[in-house]
Amino acid sequence: HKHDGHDRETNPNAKTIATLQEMSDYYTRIQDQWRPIAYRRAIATLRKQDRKIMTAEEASQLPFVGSRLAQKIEEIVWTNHLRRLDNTKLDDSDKLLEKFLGIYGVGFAQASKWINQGYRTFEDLLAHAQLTDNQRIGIEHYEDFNTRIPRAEVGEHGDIVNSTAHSIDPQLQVVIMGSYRRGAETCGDIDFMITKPGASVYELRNILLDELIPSLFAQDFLQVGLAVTSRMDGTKWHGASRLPGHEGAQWRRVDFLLVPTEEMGAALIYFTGNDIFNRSIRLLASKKGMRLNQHGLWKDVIRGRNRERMTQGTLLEGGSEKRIFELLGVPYRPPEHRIC
Ligand code: DCP
Ligand code: MG
Ligand code: MN
Repeated sequence: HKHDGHDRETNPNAKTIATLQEMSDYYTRIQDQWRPIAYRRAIATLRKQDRKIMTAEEASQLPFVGSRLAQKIEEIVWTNHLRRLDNTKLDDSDKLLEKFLGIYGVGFAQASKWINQGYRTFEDLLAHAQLTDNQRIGIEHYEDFNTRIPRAEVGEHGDIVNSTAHSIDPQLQVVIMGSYRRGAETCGDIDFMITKPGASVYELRNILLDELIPSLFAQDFLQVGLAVTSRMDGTKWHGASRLPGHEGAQWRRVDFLLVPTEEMGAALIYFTGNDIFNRSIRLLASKKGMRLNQHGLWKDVIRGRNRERMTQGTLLEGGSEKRIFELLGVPYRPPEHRIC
């Protein structure tokens, strides 16, 4: 009678077949065009064998089994394992982690949780995961938010925010910060600093939330608000904008940071970055017994046993960027040179 080659339990090559199938699934996932076909054919051949294929030489005599596949079959039989598969699992989940981390607002904990829950694609997530509104927007606009913005377009977004701000209150000042201020040719997002001489953060917050943002929505410039954070690093509004009148124009990530005049120097340093430069200049301050944050440069900061801060200290300077460099005893560095 005919041997039942399809019985996974009793097939003498069951382990080999299962391992090759995993390799094949990997190639399917990474959208390799040919290898899944080659694997499928080799697996079909193995299923038809009624003895265990032990060596590469034996394997390569079978139809549809090339020499590389034959080597793999031998490795699986003799080591009960395929090393190449470990690597694919590694690059696979690394790449997936990186991809999920690229979603706006998604951190390491959320990304790994999704991977552990078995989600592998954006389609999976959109169809089956419990997503917040922002996560859904982050996925739907993944390409947009991960595409760098040409400098000239950042300038156009700036013009719109500027003229809108001026029509609300001629004293409002809008400065584009981040990579744009450092002179970058392309920017990851658009960072706006908003100030007004003499205005407190509360006053600025009211202008932003009650007037500027609604007006920018009304012009079909802002598309969505994503988050308002009000923390140590000041009040920041996150959202997305698009140049009006360009159907299909990409959504761009925008940040608004509200800064009272007396903190402008420190905020300029913080929001110009880059982040590595910030870390190094803060370290320098701390080595000199001072402390630099986005609100100012401080002295006489009292620290506890584990160097944890006990007091805020005394403000040395907040308003002038140049003066902060002076007090730190380092030559002023223009924004274009603040790339570490
Ligand atoms: N910043 C920081 N530390 C962080 C994030 C930001 O010090 N973890 C500061 C320095 C950044 C500035 O805020 O330059 C703006 O943050 P962005 O994330 O927008 O970074 P960039 O504008 O520098 O670069 P990109 O072009 O990618 O937006
Ligand atoms: Mg930026
Ligand atoms: Mn930003």
